[in-house]
Amino acid sequence: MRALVRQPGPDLARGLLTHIERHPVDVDLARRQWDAYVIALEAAGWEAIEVPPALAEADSVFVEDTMVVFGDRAVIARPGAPERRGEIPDAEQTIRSLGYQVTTITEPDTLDGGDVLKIDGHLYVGVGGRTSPGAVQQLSAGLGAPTTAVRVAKVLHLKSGVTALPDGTVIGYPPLVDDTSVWASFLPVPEEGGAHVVVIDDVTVLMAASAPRTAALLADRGLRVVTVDISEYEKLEGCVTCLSVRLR
Ligand code: CIR
Repeated sequence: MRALVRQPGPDLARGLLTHIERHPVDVDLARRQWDAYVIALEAAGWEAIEVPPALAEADSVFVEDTMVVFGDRAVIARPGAPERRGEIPDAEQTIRSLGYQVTTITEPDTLDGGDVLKIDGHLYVGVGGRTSPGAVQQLSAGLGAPTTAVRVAKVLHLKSGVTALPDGTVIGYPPLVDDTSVWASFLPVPEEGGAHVVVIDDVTVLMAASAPRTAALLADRGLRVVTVDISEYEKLEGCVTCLSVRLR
């Protein structure tokens, strides 16, 4: 189990915002939180592979947005925010160096990795924000996988609103989910931060410390829940998913 991660840069506090108000970011605390996030992944059995830091790019820590990996293929994103396109070259170089079969999203289409939710070999792709409808076809062709476009308006990315548990149940905080009926099996959670899980293995999820009631709910379902404090990234519309690219 391997995941790409990328250290935050010095301009992190100037990261982009779309759906929330700006609050001051403590960059030193953010660095410590990033260290703890990587340690949590490693403690759970994952190898963390670092993409070289992009010191001039405020949002580069959100490395998930730079690509989508599926099996032995990777599609390199073309970020919907032009400010983030400088993050791409070194991320692409890193995944190429690991031997993946790589294609890229080409203009005029745009895609952010945070808009892509993989469930059981199917890709759900949020469109309407950073990702364009044409990118959904490009992604499907590049990865050789079936895709379904899902409208996203209430939050930055599809996975800002919903993620999936190891058994494929989709979880989300209903006020921030555009259409819960898209999902055959949907479990509402009581906190915004509870909508985001990284599937560690069949019985374990990683989630933010900001959602203790959701953590209890998932533990009641029999899951092992690992929590990390990512408060400084939440201020920038980040969540546990966007801080890594799981290579699977
Ligand atoms: C942005 O607006 O692009 C960053 N401030 C946050 C990106 C978060 N990424 C994600 O949820 N996948």
